[in-house]
This record gives sequence, C-alpha cells and structure tokens, in this order.
Amino acid sequence: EKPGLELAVVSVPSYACQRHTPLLHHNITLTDALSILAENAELGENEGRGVAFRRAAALLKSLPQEVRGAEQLRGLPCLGEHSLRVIKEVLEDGVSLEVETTTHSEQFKAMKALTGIFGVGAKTADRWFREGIHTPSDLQRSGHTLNRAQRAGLQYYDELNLPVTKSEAVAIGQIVERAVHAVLPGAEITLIGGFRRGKQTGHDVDFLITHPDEGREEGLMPKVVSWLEAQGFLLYQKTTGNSYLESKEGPARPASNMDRFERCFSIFRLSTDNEGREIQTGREIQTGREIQTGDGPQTYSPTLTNTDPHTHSDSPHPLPQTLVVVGDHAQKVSWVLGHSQCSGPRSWRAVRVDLVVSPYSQFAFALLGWTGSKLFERELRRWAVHEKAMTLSSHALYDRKRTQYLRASSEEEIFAHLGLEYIPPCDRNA
Ligand code: TTP
Ligand code: MN
Ligand code: MN
Ligand code: MN
Repeated sequence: EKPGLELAVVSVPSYACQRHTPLLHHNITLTDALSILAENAELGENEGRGVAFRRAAALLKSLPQEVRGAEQLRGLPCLGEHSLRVIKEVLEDGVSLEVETTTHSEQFKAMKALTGIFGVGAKTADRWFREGIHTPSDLQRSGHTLNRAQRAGLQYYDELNLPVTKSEAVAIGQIVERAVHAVLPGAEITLIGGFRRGKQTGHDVDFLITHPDEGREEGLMPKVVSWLEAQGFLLYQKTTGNSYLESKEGPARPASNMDRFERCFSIFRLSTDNEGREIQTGREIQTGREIQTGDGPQTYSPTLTNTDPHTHSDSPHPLPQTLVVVGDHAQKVSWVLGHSQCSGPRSWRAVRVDLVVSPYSQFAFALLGWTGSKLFERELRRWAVHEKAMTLSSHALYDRKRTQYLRASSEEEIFAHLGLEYIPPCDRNA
C-alpha cells in the first residue's frame, strides 16, 4: 500500500501565486536540499538555475502532505529534470550527493560567509574568494578598501547574522512609529516582508510608511532619519530619494526590480536585556534590580551609563520616552556581544531595518510588492505578463490590452484585477 498516492492526481496550478504556501509545510527535507542548490546557483550568478530550484521547492511547500515516493510527483508542475533527480535521491538515500558536495565546498562556504556581510553581493564576494579571502576575518586582515555599508557590515557581522525575533521586530516598530509620528502625525506604518507573512524570525525588519493625504509623505524619509539619528537609534543608514520624476517609463515598468520609492536601508541600535524587562533605548536607565544572566545574578547599579560610542554625552539627545521590550535570542545575543571587540558585554544589538515610503495611491501595490516572498513576487509579475498581458510593479498595474492603469486600494483588488484567487500574506511563503 502506498499512502498518499492520490497526490499524483491532485491538480496543482503551476504559478506559485495561484497556490497557498504556508510557512510550515510537509516537505522540509526536500525543500532544504533544493534551497541549497538554489542558493549556490544564485551565488554563482546563475539566476535562471536558481529560479528553477526555487520553483521546485515552492511547489513542494504547497503540497498538502509529505511526499514519500517519486511516483507521487507524476503530473506535478515546476519539477524540472534536475530537481526531480535531487528529490528522488533524497527520498531514496536521505541525502543528495550534489547537495552534500555543495554544502561542504570551500567556495560555497566562503561565498555564504562573504555575502553574509551587509553590503557585499555575489560579484564582490567572488572576486575576493578568488584572491584567497574566504572569511570576514580574512577580509579584515586583507586591508581592502571597503565602502561605508561594508564597513558597518563587517563591524556588526555576528549580530546581523543572528535572526531577528518577532518581539525585536515589534520593538523596532514602536521606535519607527514614534519617529514617523514625531515628524508627520497621521502617517501609517505597516510591518511588511517576512514578518507580515507570519515568520517568527527574519534577517531584517521591513516597514512601509504612507499618509492618507497624498503628497504629505513626500520628503518624509530624511526627516524620519534625522529624528532617529538624533535619538541615537541608527548605527548606519543609506537613504535614497524617490525617483518618480527622473524615470521616463510608466510607473508599472521600473528599469529593474528595484522600485522608485523613497527608502532607507539601515542598521538600528536596539536595546536588549536578558530578562525581557522594560528598558529604555538610546540610553538606558539602570534600575538596580537583580537580573539573571548566564554568569549568575548581577546587580545593575542605578547610575546612568553610556557604553555606546555613538551616543557620547556631549551631544544633548533628549531621552526617549517609550519603553522597549527585548528579544527572545537574548542569551545568544549576549554571547555574541560578550565576545565582540567592545570591552565587556553591552545591552544593545544591531538590527537591519528597511524603511519604504509610498504615496497613498500606490500603497496597495507597495504592500503587495514588499510582502514577498521574493519568489511569490516574481511569480505574480510572470503571471501578469504571460497570462494577463499586464505589467505589475510595486507602484502600479498596467493593462496592455486596454492600455490603461488599473487602480486598487487593497491587495484583494489587485488579485481580482489579475484574475487570481486572493492569497493572504501567511500563504505567500513560496
Ligand atoms: P527581504 O527583507 O529581503 O526578505 P523577507 O522579508 O521576505 O525575508 P527575511 O525574513 O529574510 O527578511 O525583502 C522583503 C520584500 O521586499 C521582498 O518581497 C522583496 C521586496 N523588495 C523590493 O520590492 N525591492 C527591493 O529593492 C528590496 C530590497 C526588496
Ligand atoms: Mn498543511
Ligand atoms: Mn525582511
Ligand atoms: Mn528587507
């Protein structure tokens, strides 16, 4: 008896944006294997190959049960010859030789370590790898001239490679909200990216900012950034103004996948604490309470300490008023922080944060475009072009047959325009 043979006759649509893809699914072993190969292809700048493995993995993520034998895969879309071979190998032997070889290869390990530095892409990492640089430490020793992003990436390497927890995302959200409301009351802030899809951890935290009065949002980002900087919340930021005016194409056709919104790629300084107590960010006020750490109870003296080189007391920062809660990874964080270059453990960590500002009329498109997953987005655009003769971006949807833009004030309306069943964020984890 072969359990679940019915999988073979279930018809599964071929675009990921036609399917529900929950975060937790039934084929982790298979999708982990395919993801390694996808990652390796992407690091080798073989985008097409990467997408093929990602599509195969996404198909498996959407299946209602565990695949136990290759015969169950008959008739399913998205499974190319190479992916099928890997799947069969894993089903039969528990592992795939190609996946094992990849994960153990010096090149893959080095490329992962180097692209794990904020500001370093596959091209740069590959150049360094061929010079014999395999690790962030090698890079540090090499004396290479690094740009500002890469210097920050190297400085906060360990912390930025710790997953950001949901509670840390919430804490960052409170800070962003205070910053935005301080400079533009009535503005709306939405958590986007992986956390909106229900992920419990992420590599960063993403926010979309808008204002119901169209136009009020213009030039907002530099003001928000100044506020955050004055409060000592930013370790690094790079702000890009919007580029609607410079562009000659319509709003649905940005020159690349990069959109033209005002945005800020940043590294936040988030206060942490082992017990999840309320603490102040920016600077901390010590409470004198006993807290339990890995080294046993410690009493915090009730003095105002400033261990942060970025907030020297000669700059008159007003103290923030909101109390911020801490992350679940506190123990791991303190391990990293305790071993970082600064003397002694510190009470904050670095977190990558992306901020995007959209005009209200484009909000639904920006929300859909920035919620991800990346493959889900790619599949939406591919569906739009190939099945509907439409162009979708994070700004607009253009109908090429009717030669007009299709307005939408919600994600539901965009799915409807595209002739797709609405897929909620938690089912976009393709
Ligand atoms: P990411 O933050 O890179 O990915 P994520 O939030 O899905 O995953 P993680 O938990 O690891 O952070 O990107 C979020 C979404 O933003 C993704 O769907 C792609 C989109 N995006 C753009 O539309 N334009 C851009 O320039 C970038 C960087 C991202
Ligand atoms: Mn299920
Ligand atoms: Mn993200
Ligand atoms: Mn991001």
